[in-house]
Order: sequence, then structure tokens, then C-alpha cells
Amino acid sequence: MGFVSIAKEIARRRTFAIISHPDAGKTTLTEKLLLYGGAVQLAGSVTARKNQRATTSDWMELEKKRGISISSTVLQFDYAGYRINLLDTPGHKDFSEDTYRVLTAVDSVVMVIDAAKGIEPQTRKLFEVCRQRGVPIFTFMNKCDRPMKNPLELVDELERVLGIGAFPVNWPIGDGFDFRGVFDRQTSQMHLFERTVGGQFRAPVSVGGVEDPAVRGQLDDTTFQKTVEELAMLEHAGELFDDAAVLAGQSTPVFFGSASNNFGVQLLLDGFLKHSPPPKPRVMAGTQISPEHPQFSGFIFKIQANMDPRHRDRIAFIRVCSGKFERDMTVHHSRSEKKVRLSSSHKIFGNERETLDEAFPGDVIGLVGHDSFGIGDTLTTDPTIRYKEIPRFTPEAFSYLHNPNPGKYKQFRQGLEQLLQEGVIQALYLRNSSIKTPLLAAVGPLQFEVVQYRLESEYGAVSRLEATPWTVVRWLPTNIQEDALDALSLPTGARMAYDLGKNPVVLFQNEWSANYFGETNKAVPLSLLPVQTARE
Ligand SMILES: Nc1nc2c(ncn2[C@@H]2O[C@H](COP(=O)(O)OP(=O)(O)OP(=O)(O)O)[C@@H](O)[C@H]2O)c(=O)[nH]1
Ligand SMILES: [Mg+2]
Repeated sequence: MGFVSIAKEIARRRTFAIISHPDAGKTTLTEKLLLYGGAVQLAGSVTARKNQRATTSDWMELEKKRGISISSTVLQFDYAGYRINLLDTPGHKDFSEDTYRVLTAVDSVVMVIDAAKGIEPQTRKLFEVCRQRGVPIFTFMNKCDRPMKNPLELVDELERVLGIGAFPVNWPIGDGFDFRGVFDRQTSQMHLFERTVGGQFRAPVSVGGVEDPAVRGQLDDTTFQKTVEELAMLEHAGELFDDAAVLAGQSTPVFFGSASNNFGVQLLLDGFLKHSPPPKPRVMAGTQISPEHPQFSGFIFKIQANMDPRHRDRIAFIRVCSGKFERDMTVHHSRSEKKVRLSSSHKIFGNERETLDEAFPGDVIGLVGHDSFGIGDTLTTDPTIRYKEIPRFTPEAFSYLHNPNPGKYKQFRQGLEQLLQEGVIQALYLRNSSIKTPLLAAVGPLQFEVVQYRLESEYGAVSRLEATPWTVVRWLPTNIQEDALDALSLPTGARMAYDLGKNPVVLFQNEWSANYFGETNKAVPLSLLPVQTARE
């Protein structure tokens, strides 16, 4: 394949994540983007009842049961000449490590805001990460079919609270029960939608100019007047759509709609594709590797076991950064410094997979059958390329995990080992202790419930959690000697332990105790992680 056709492949890639505070409607919007993108014929629901389809992205048993996203999902599909790699992320803070990893692998994001609530704390945190990384942000104001905040206020909030410029691409016509559609400011057309049962199909739409009688006749005077006034105010502000500011992450295009009713989804999809960036060069140790770089390179940002109950294997998700991927190619694996042949590569769509023969920068692909692959590893045909490590989060929740059923020891151990490899929980071992029960550490306690649920459903091993007195972990210098550890005097209730890499840590009952130790042991600096990795 020539250089020109590779450049063409890169130009049509769009790789993005959907992010927000829990419950704003990310998974619902994802499903509707699939519907409008022609990737599913019938949209499922996150709260699917009997005879109703569940969403493609919340495919895990526990997600369906709880109606929340627990793990990020990769969906690759083609639409309007684009190859789209869409990643739906979980909003809950206990699962945020997964979400943050996804953010290292995308070129832009769609930030979903519940129009009744405005900007919520978790959205704000995720926004900050995007801003630090200079990721372009597109905003979808969702749930306009419910009583919502004043749209002018919502736009103002983006500027005031997040400090990002905001350009409304379209504008809601009515709200709550009277939400009828949106006005597209780019084309000056009204899009009035009709609701469909359960929002499974595309919403019928009529489009026309403001004075078009066919459209005007569908609106009551109050709604019409209010919309016209607000639009005049926006025009008066006189801002123009500024592509450069959007790509620099300084301004966000704002779309209004209702994901569950399919209002405004088509406009978001088309507007996003038109203005979002194709794959960018990636920074590596001060230099940039451009997607057109002739050598293949990519990095692993997610690992997930047992996605398909028939296979019971683990998939490593890699984001292709440069060159062309071809099935069966031999690459250099950064962690092991070994050559590996990538023969089992897949295109991923939720929990479905399909063998894939080639891929290009921007693509997320699933690799099966490599137990040595870990989060952050680089795979490349040019061993001088090595992408930065993906930063880990400091755990804030700790719990013992017992196996009450000795007959199931093997399943328990094997299951736990595999779930540990996914890297969303860690295991610690207390120093000088005869307790063999694994001590789990995670960003939040919900992760423990996920582990228990998955151990049982995927490995047939029932388990029992036991609370611990600790809430804070700090790493000791990794090169500290054993006798130096013996000599340390710890505050009451604190314990020393090791992580799986044999790095020593101290577990404290609270922040206060950790600070006290830090102040009284200045020679032994504590850190939030074993190896401090700088963010890009
Ligand atoms: N009224 C209304 N409800 C909506 C809309 N979009 C989503 N919902 C509902 O909001 C709830 C949460 O939707 P999800 O799509 O699961 O939200 P999420 O952001 O993916 O949640 P997490 O992944 O758990 O963070 C569900 O009950 C949806 O049916 C909308 O446009 N209007
Ligand atoms: Mg979700």
C-alpha cells in the first residue's frame, strides 16, 4: 500500500471517548450514535426489560443488572466514509482508572451533560484531564426532554465553571414535555422531531427555515418567541465557529438534544465528524511520532478477560499510533524486550469480535493470546519507539478477600490472578504476616463488588469481603533495605505491606496518620505510587 493511501486511511479515522458524570446518558447516547451510524438496526436500552434489547456497550452481566457502566467498551464501525472507534466510558469515580486510561488512547471526546443538572463533579475532573492533554472536547447537552436549566445558563456555565469557550452549534426549541427539536445555527434550519416508542428507531424529523409555515405551524407561540429571542441574543454575541480553537481544546462546540428520544443525535454525529480531528502525532520522550511514520507502533491501554463466555480468554486493547498493522506481523514488545508475533487480532464491537487483517493509526484493536502484555506496553516494529507509561491511580479502598470454599481454591486463585492482570484492582501482602488472604486495593469499593461478582459468574468461585482499618496507602522508596524497614516505627494501626512488584508500602488508618509519619521520617519519603510517572 502506498503512502498516499495510508494517508487517506488516517484522514478518515475518528477515535473518541464519551465521558461524563454518572448517569448523564453516555451509554444511551453511544447506542443512539450506533443507530444513526447504521451500526445497529434497533437501539437497545440501559434499562432493558423483558423482550427489550440491552445496549451494545453495557454488555457485562453486572452492568445490565445495575443499569450502570462498569468498564469501558470499544465500538468500531464505518459511517459516511469514516472509520469510527468509539469508546463508551463508565462515569462512576470507582471505575475512573479505566476511564482515564481510555483518555490516553483517543483524539477527542464528547462530554455529555445532563441539562437539568449542569456540570457535575466527575465531569469536571475528566474535563481537567482532557484539558491537560489538549484533547478537543465536544459537548452534548442531554435530557432536554426533561425540565432543564436555561440553555443560556448552561452555555455560560461551561465558560464560567470550566473556563472553556463555548459555541452553540444548535439550540433547543422548547424543553421538558414541550421539547420539540433544535435549531441548527450553521444552516439556520429548524429540526422538529417526533418521539418514537422506546426510542428504538430513528425519530421522524421535519426540517425547515424559521418562517417555513410547515415548521412554524408545529410550534406554539410561546416556544417560538422564546427560541427566536434566544437565537437573537446568541447572534448578538457575534461569535463564530472557530475550528482552530476547538482543535486546541480552547473552545467546545455545543449540541442540544435527548439521547433517549433520538433528538439531535444525527446533528451531533455529523457535526462531530466534520469538526473533530483525525489521529494526531504522539509524544514520546520529547519527540513526536506522527501517524504517517512508516513503522508500526501502538500501546496497550486496557486489558479485559472473559469478554466472550465461549472463549474465556483475555483481550489486550491496543491503540495504533503509527504505520500499518498487519495480522501475523512480528513486533517488539517493550516490557519483555522480546519479539512477538501478533496472529490473533480482532476488530471489536462491544463484546463481539471479528478477525482483523489490517489496521491503521487511530484504530483500537483487540489482541488475544499474550499473557505477558500489560497496561502501557508499547508494541512496534521500531524498538526505539517506546510510549510513556500510563499513570496508575493511588488506591483508596482496601479489603480482604476470603475464599470460604477450599474446594474451589483453584478457581478462586486463577480468577483473581486474571482479574488482577486487568489492572483495576491490586493485591497487597502484609509484611511479617502469616495471613495468606489477599488484601485488595482499589480506587473505590465498588471495584470489590465487581471482583466478587465476576469471580462467581466467570470462575464459579464465591468469595467473602472483610473490611480493613486502612484508608490510605503510600509507597516507600523502592530501593529501601529490609533492615531499614525493620527499623521504621509506624503510627498506631499502620502496617507495612508489599505490592505485587515487591515494592514496600505503608497502610495508614487515615490521612492524618500518613502525614504524621511523613513529618517524623523525613529521610524516608513516601509517594503516591511506586514509580512516579510524569503525565504527558
Ligand atoms: N429523560 C431522559 N432520560 C435519559 C436520556 N438519556 C438517557 N436517559 C436515562 O438516564 C439514565 C442513565 O443513562 P445511561 O446512558 O446509562 O448513563 P451513563 O452516563 O452511561 O451512566 P454510567 O455509564 O453509569 O456513568 C437511564 O435511565 C437513561 O434511560 C434522555 O435524553 N432523556
Ligand atoms: Mg454508561
